[in-house]
Amino acid sequence: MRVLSGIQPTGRFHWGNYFGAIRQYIDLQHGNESYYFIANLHALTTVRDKKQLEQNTLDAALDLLALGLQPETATLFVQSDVPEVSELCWILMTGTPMGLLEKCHAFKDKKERGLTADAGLFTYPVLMAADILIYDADIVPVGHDQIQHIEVCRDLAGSFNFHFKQEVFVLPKSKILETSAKVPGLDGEKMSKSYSNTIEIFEPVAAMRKKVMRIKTDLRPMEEPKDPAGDHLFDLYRLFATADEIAAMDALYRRGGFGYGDVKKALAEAAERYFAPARAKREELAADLPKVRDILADGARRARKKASETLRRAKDACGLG
Ligand code: AQP
Repeated sequence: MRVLSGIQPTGRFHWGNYFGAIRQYIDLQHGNESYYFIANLHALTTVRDKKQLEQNTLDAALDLLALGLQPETATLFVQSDVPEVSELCWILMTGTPMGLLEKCHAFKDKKERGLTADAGLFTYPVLMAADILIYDADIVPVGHDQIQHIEVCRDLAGSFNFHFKQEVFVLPKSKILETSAKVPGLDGEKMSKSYSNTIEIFEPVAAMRKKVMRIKTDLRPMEEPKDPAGDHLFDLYRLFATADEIAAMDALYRRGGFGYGDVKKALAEAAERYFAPARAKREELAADLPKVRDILADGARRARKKASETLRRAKDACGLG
C-alpha cells in the first residue's frame, strides 16, 4: 500500500495531532511505501510571517523525526519543495464545482465565526486533493476532521478519470483511529491550534502540568461516583495510560471519593513519561540541524520523482502533454 499524509506547520504540534495522525504515520511507515509532508503551502493561509513559517517548518521536521519517523523508511519532505503539486492543483481546480468547496467545513466554520476567509482557505481541499493524488496514495491516515476533505479528493479524482476516460488517479481512502479520531482539548471541544485549547507534545514539563490542571471538569463533589464514559479528562488519561492503569482509574471513577485533581496529576505524570524518549531524541536532533535539512532534501528528491510521473500522466490525459 502507498500511504500519504500531511501536517500543517501552523504552530507546535499538540496531543490531538499526535494521537489522531502522527502516531498512525509512525505505525504505517512499516510495510508500506509512505510519504509524509510538512504542509507549508497550506500553512501560508494562516502564518503570514517569513521567519515564523520557516521556524515552524523546521520545528515540524524535528518533532516528526523525534516522535519516530524514520527517514530511511518513510519519505519526509516539505510541501513547497515539490512544485509539481501546485501545477496539479491548478489542473484539478479547473474541474472543481464552487458548490463542492462552499460545503467544506474548514471554510464554512471560519465564515460562521465571522473571520475573513481568503481564496487559499476556500480552495484548500483542492490543494489537499493534489497532495494526495500526486503520490498515488491508497491510504491517508488522518483525524476525524479531515474525512470530508478526503471525500472531496475522491470526487475530484473520480470525475477527472471519468471525464478524460482514463484511470489517471488512484482513489484514496482515509484511515481513522476510532479511539483518538477527535482528541478533546482543555475545554472538552476538539483540541485545535485555532481554539487555543491545546497541550503541545513538547511543551516544557512544568507548563504542561499547569495546563493539565486547567482542564475543565464538572463540579460534582468528591464522594459522588462518576461515569468515565464521555468524561474528556478520562478520555485524555486513556491515551497515555497502560491497560492496568486504565482499569484502576475506571474503578476509581465508579467508586467515587476522589478528586479530579488526582486524575489530572496522574494524567500529567503519564504524559510526561510517554513523551520522555521523544523529548530526549529531539534534543539530539536539534544539535545537528544540517542533518535534518539533508533528510528533508533527500525526501524532496524522492517525492518529486513520484510526483512528476503522476503529473505527466495527468497532463497527457487532459491535453497538456
Ligand atoms: N483534536 C484532534 N484529534 C484528532 N486528530 C486531530 N488532528 C488535528 N487535531 C486533532 C489531526 O492532525 C492532523 C494534522 O492536522 P492539520 O495540520 O491539518 O492541522 P489541523 O487539523 O488544522 O490541526 P488543528 O490544531 O485543528 O489546527 P487548526 O486549528 O489550524 O485547524 C490531521 O490529520 C488532523 O485530522
